[in-house]
Amino acid sequence: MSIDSPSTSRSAALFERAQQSIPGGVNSPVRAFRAVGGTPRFIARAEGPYMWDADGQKYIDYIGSWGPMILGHGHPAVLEAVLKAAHDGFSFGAPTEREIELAEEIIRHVPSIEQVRLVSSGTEAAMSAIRLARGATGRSKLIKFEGCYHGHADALLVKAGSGLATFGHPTSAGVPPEVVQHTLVLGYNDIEQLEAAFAQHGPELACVMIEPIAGNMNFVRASVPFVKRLRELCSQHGALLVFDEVMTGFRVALGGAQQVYARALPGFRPDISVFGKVIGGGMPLAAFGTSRQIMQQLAPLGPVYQAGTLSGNPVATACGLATLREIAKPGFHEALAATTRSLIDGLSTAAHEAGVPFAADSEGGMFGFFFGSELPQNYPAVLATDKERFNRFFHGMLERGVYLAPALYEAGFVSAAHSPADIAATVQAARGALRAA
Ligand code: KE4
Repeated sequence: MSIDSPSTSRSAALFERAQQSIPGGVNSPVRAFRAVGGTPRFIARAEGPYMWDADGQKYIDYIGSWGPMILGHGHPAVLEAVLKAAHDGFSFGAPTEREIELAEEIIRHVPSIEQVRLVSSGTEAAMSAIRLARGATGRSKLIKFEGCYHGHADALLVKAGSGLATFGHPTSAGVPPEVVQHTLVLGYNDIEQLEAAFAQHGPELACVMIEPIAGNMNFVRASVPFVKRLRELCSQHGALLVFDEVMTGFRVALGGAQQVYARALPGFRPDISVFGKVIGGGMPLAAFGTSRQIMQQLAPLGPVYQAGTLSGNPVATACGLATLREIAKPGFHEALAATTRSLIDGLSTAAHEAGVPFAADSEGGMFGFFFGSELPQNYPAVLATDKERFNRFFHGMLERGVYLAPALYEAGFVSAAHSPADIAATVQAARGALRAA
C-alpha cells in the first residue's frame, strides 16, 4: 500500500522546501511523521471537526492541535473574542483585566488551586511548577514516571537510571548529566517502586510529577490504588504532588483528571496543577496553580523567580476565556464524553469484526487505542503492542480522510463539533483500514 498517494504532491513539495529553512521541516518533532513514515500533511485551514491540507484533501480531525481545539476549529464565540481582543491590542507587557477573569475562571473549576500564574506553553508551566516545588520545600529531588512527558525542560528530559539508587540519565543531547541527577524515574502504576523510592529518598523529595491519564503513552490510566498511595506518600514525606494536566485539564472533565480521581477517592487533591492546551483554546497559553501559601513563593512576592514577556497575552487570554466559558456550559462534557465513547465503541466493534486484537479507552474528550488484547498499564506494555499495525492503520485512515495522531505514543481528541455522522464516517473508514492493515 503506498503511504503517499498522489494527493500529497503539494504537501510533499512544501515539506521539501520546509526542510531547507527549518530543521526536519517542522517546529515540533512529532509533526514530521517520522514515527509513522510518509509525508506530513501541510494544513491550509480548518473548520469545525475538519482540516484541509495543501492539496485540498479534507480530514476528520482527531488531533485538534494535540488537545486545545475542544470546541472544534473556528467556534464563532471564540473567533469573535479573539478578533475583538486583537483590535484592542496584541500585547502590552502590562496587567489586564482579562488575565484576572481567566485566572478566576480556572480557579472556579479546580477546587485544589487558589492562585494561578499564566505562561505561554505547557513546558514553561511544568518547568515553573518544578522550580516552585523546589523553592517551596527547599528540596532538590523529584520523581517522574516512565512514559510520561512534561515538556522539554532539561530536568524532565530524563530516562530511568539503573535501579532506584541511581538517578536519571538525559534522554536528549545537550542536557548535562548533573542537570538530571536529581530526577528519579519510576515505573508508571508501580506501587512497590514508589514505596521503595520514598523509603530511600522521602525527605529529599521536592515533588512527584505525573500525567494522571498518560496521553504521552497513548492512553494509560494511573490506577486508583496507585494514585491513592502516591497521595499518601507525598503527604507523609512532605513532597508536593504535581498533576500535569496539560492534556487532561478541562478535557477529560471540566475539573480535569483530578475531578475524575476525586470521584473514586473522595477529597483527593493534588498539591500543584499544571494546565495548557484547552485553556488557551489553540493560542499559546498555559498555567500552573496551587495554594495561595505556596504561590506566595513566586516573584515578585517571594524568592522563586518566574517571568514571561507574553505571559497572560491579551489575545491568548481572550481565546482561552471564551473557550472555557463555552465548555463550562451545562452538559458540555457529558455530551463530549458520549461522542468519544461512541467513537471507540465503533472502532472496537470494527476491529472485532475484522478479527484484529484491539483495545481502546476514553475519558471525556480524550481517547486512545492499541493493537493488542488488553489496555497497557505502563510504558513497557505500550511498547509490546503492535506498532507496525498501528502505523499501517494510521495511513489507512489518513488515505480515507481521517487524521489520527501520527504516533503510537499519542492520544486522540474529539471536539464538540464532531457529529454522529463524523463518527459513523470514521468507523466506516476504519473498517476499510483494518482490512488493509
Ligand atoms: P507544550 O510545551 O508542548 O505546550 O506542552 C508540553 C506538555 C506538557 N505536559 C503534557 C502532559 C503534554 O502532553 C505536553 C505536550 N504534549 C505534546 C503531545 N504529546 C505536544 C505535541 C508536540 O510536542 O508537538
